[in-house]
Parts: sequence; C-alpha cells; structure tokens
Amino acid sequence: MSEETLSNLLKEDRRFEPPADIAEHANLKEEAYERAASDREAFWAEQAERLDWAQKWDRVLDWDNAPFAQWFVGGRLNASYNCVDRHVEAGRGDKVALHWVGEPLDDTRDITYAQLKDEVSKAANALIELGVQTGDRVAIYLPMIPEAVVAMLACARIGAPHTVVFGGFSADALASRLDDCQAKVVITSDGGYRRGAPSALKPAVDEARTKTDVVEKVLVVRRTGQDVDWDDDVDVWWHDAVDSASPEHTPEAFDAEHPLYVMYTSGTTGKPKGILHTTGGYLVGTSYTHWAVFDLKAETDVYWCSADIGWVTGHSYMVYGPLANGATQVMYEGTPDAPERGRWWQIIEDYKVTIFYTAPTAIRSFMKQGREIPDRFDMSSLRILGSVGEPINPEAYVWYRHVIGGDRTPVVDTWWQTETGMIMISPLPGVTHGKPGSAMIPIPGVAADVVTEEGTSVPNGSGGYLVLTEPWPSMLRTIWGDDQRYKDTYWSRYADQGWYFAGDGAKKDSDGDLWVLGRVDDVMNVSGHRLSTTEIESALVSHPKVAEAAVVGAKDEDTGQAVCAFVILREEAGDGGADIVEELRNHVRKEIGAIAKPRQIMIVAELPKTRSGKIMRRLLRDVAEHREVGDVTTLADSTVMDLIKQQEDAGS
Ligand code: 6R9
Repeated sequence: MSEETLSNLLKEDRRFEPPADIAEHANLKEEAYERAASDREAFWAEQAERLDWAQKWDRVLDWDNAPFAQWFVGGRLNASYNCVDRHVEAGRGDKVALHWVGEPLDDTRDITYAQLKDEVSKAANALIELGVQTGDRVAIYLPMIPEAVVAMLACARIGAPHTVVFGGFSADALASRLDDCQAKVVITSDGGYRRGAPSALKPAVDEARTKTDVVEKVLVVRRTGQDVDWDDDVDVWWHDAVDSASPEHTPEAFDAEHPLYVMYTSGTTGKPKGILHTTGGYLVGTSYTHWAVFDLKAETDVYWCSADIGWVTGHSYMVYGPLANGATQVMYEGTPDAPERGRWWQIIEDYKVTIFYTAPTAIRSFMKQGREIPDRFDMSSLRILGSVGEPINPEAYVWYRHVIGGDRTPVVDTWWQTETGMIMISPLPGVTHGKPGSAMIPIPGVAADVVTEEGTSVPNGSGGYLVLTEPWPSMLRTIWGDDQRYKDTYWSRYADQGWYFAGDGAKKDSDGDLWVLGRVDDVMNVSGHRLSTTEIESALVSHPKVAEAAVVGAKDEDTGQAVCAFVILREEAGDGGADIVEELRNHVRKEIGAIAKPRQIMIVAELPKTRSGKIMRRLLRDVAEHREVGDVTTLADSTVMDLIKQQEDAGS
C-alpha cells in the first residue's frame, strides 16, 4: 500500500488543480463568486433566465414573512414544459434524453426528447382521466424505469405535486407517507429487477391500502410480468390508460410558488418529514447547479447520476436539473453487481459517460472489491466525477479520482440536503482546486458559515455548526402540513440571526475551506475534546486492511463519551490477524492522537445502512452501549443487526 493511504482529515494536504482544458472552457469563472456576493438577487435573476417563463416575476425574493420564502414572485411557468417541450421546440427533439439500461442484459431503451414529450403528455392526459386535478397529490412507487421519470413530469405538467417513495420502502412506510400527504393516486409497477430476479412492488401498495383509505386509483406499469392481485375498482394498467391517451397536452403555466413535490426524509429519527419544494425557485436552483457544478456541456456530455429516483438526488440531478438543461443521460435500473461486479464500468464504457455522480458508500464498496474490476474497462470518456450523500473519506476520494477517473478528472464533493434542493457547497471543477475530503466553499449565489453555539463565526482551523446565512431559490418552503415543525427544526436555533441550521458539524481549515464532518449528533465529545466520527472513520479506512468503518460515541463514565468503531476488513486482508484490533487502535492513535484511540473495535461483516446508504449509527450506538437495539425498520437489510449482536455477544 502506498504512502498515499496513510493520511486523515487532520493532515490531509493533497491538492488537485483544475485541468487546463476544463478551466479554459469552464461554464463559471472565478469572477462569479464576487459578482453573486455583491448582488445576490441580481445573480439569481440572471440564473432564472435559463428557464422559459410564461410570465416573468415582479420580485426575485420576498423574505418579508421569513422563514417562509417566496421566490420569483408573480412569475409563472410549467416545469414539465421546461424539461421537455422547449427542447423539442428548439429543434432538439431527436436528441437522446435517456439512455435507459435495464438490469437484464440487452434490455435497453433510448428515449429522445420528442418521445419523452409524447410519453409525458399521454401520462398527463391519463392522470386527468383518472380524476387527478391541479393540487392533488400523486404518489410514485416505481423501480428505476423510464415510466418513473415520465410519471414525475406528468404530475408536474398538470400541477399535481408528486411524492416519490423509494421502492425499497415497506408497505408501512409507504402507507404513512400516503396518509401524511393524502395521495389520491399511486403509480406503481408489478415489480422491478433486483440482482437478476424480479422483485414485487405492487403487493406493498395493496397492503398499504389496507392501512389508509386515501388512495382512489392505482396506476400499474407492467415491468416484470409477474402475477399481481387486482382490484377492478381501483387498479388500472398503465398500458391501458397511458398508451391509448392522446400525445397532445398543452401545459398550463403555474405560479412560481406552486408546489412541485413532497419528499420524505429518510426517517432515521421520528416521524418522516415531508419536505416541500415549489416550482420556479427549485427549477432555477437545480438547473443552475447542474450546469455549474458539473460544468455541463449539454451538446456533448453524457451524464450519469447513479442515485435512485426515490431520493432527492434522483429528483434534482436525474430529473429536474439535467432535463431542464436538455442533457443526455444514462438511467440504470439495477444494482452495481448485476450480473457481475463490473456492470457500472461497462455502462460507462458503452455509453461513453463523461460526467458521473455517485455516493461515497458505493465508492468504498468498489475499493473493497479491488481495482482489478474497474481496470478492465475503458473509462477514458470520463471528465468529471461527483460525490454526494456523506463526507467522502480522503482515501475513497483519491481512489475514485485515480482508479475511476484515471487521475484526469476533478472530483466535486457536493454538500447539500433534501431540504436545500440543490448543491450548496462544492468545488467548481474548472475553478476551485480539490482537496480530498473537503466540499470546499459555497458555490456562487450561496452563503454559508461555520458558527459556534452562540452564533459567532469560527476562525479558520476551528469547527462548529454549519449554517446557511442567506435564503436560496430551491430552499424547502415548509414541512408538509407542519409549519411549526419547519420553524422549530431549521430556524429556531439561530432565530435572531435568521440563519438556517443544517444539522451538520463542519470545520474551516487553515485556508477557510469547509470540511463537513457529519450530522451534529455524530460529533462526539471525548474528555472535552470534539471528535468527529468521520475523522476517525477516515483514519481507520486509511489502514491498508480496512475497507469500511463506522464510528460512534458511546457513553463513558470517565470521558463522557468514548470512541467505538465497527470495521469491515478488505477481502484480501482475510481475518486481519490475531492482533488486528490492537493494530487498528494504534493506527488511529498514530493518525489522530491518543484521544481518538477507540475504546472498542468490532470487526464485522456488514454495517447497518438505510436504503439510501447512510450508516445508521444510532443502532451501532445501541450495541456499543449494550442497549436493546432500537427500531430497524428503515434498514436496507434488517438481518445485519442480528449478525452484529451475535458477534458482540461472542466477543464479550
Ligand atoms: C443530498 C443528500 C443530507 C445529509 C447532510 C449531510 C450528508 C450530504 C454530503 C454530506 C458531507 C457531503 N451529506 N452530502 N456530508 N459531505 N458532500 O444526501 O440529501 O439524504 O437529505 O442527506 O447528508 O449530513 O445533512 P439527504
């Protein structure tokens, strides 16, 4: 293992300059930071010009009733028109919007913008026929098939806010979401393909309907052909309703503040929050950031975001941002390892993907499998790589850049949230140099800071809470049906200053660049020292035998909290050897200091993750504190905790 792997967040000093060709043709230049800061509203008005408005706004921002924002007040537009029709009208109808890749080999479909316009119009007409009116909520519970995109845009077209529920969620989770937003129609499918086998979806909708009676109609796409139960009063086949509908539909322009969608956050704690996004500001924010952060050249780039449509990343950077920008993109139905571990790289080679956007958890799992797999493919088309969802460990960043990006590609580490709607903190690939593990600085138009509990900006070299100090167009407008919770959760902590509290801890390094350290509840206090789970995880992952690590702070009589680590070893490391635990503890001490040395390290086979790939540290804390393990319903694999408990019991 090279010297490179022995590093951590505290002494990370590698720098990657923007490549000359990307810098030369960069969409945004350095001057944009200054220009945006000097007149933020003028800057956002300029960005809003990328869309087609049926009626221009009178006022860029109305913040008089803060924290309830209105952007582009008086403006009217249709999101679906902006994502589809206008590209066709501009003569780009034959351009591929989606290279769809099904999980079964050779099951592919290329869909042009002209075809997408027809499909979306037909689906819009079908929804109207089913009784959906402007303002009604429609739930979408689909696998990664083109109909998912079509369904979202059809809802947007008729002004019916959608709520997409991730296909991996249970019937219970679906029912609570249907109920919370009172969804009148659900769009689902018989099933989807998952690791080579059909996996049913419709039974969960049937079961959810026994728990809530809000749903009037269920529109069912036939994807796998598997048997489904059928209720003639409620269920309607997509191919009956949509295929026969007219491809003519004139989109109506809605108010800029018309609700576009509700997205429920992952629900790692408490009742899920329905994050509300509206039309104008959201579309401005996502199209601008998709263009600026990925330096999109819509004519030549082939873009691929691996996120599922059930998460905000799928909404902002698979549907609304890229399509508003008229991009050509890849959409893949299945898992990275079906039918074999090189599938993603095969897709990049086949479609000559130029911009690739994925999550650190995926990158770490590829690292674990070894570079021999990606090395078999020609990925020289790639020019920009993106990361999102959690802090990226420097090792994973460097591996991603080196092995996937052939050391040519900038990596943009993009910090944002379901609530922010768009990327907020990220390097710009042609402007900002990259530092492995740092999201760098707010993009032009965004204002953020790291502050103390009392609300003073921390000096360089110190940590605190991440806040957003100015409103932004794609900000959440409220929590669906719960204005009070919206105020309490995000705006009460720094009410005097009027700042948005992101719930993340962050640090400014000596250059003033930002390092997002993870959720604030993941920041530990050991003997009065603040330690980040991410910092220690990165130290562990920098050990050549370690593939993945999760760290939690467990209550400790002496030190307040103590560091407990759960570690997955790399395949080639075998069982790590008899002294592996001591070796790793000492490694952390060497990397960060004695204070960070874990009290306990457990070598495990898997880590508990939500279906969006976030480690559920709450459950690990239960193990570390010898408590009964709490609610596991949001785990992707509910058996993982049993396994860890058994290992813990055997070890203690
Ligand atoms: C887009 C998305 C939001 C939380 C956020 C933070 C973490 C996301 C990150 C990151 C460090 C990054 N997060 N991106 N942390 N660096 N580049 O993931 O939305 O599912 O709402 O999660 O994810 O903790 O607060 P969401």
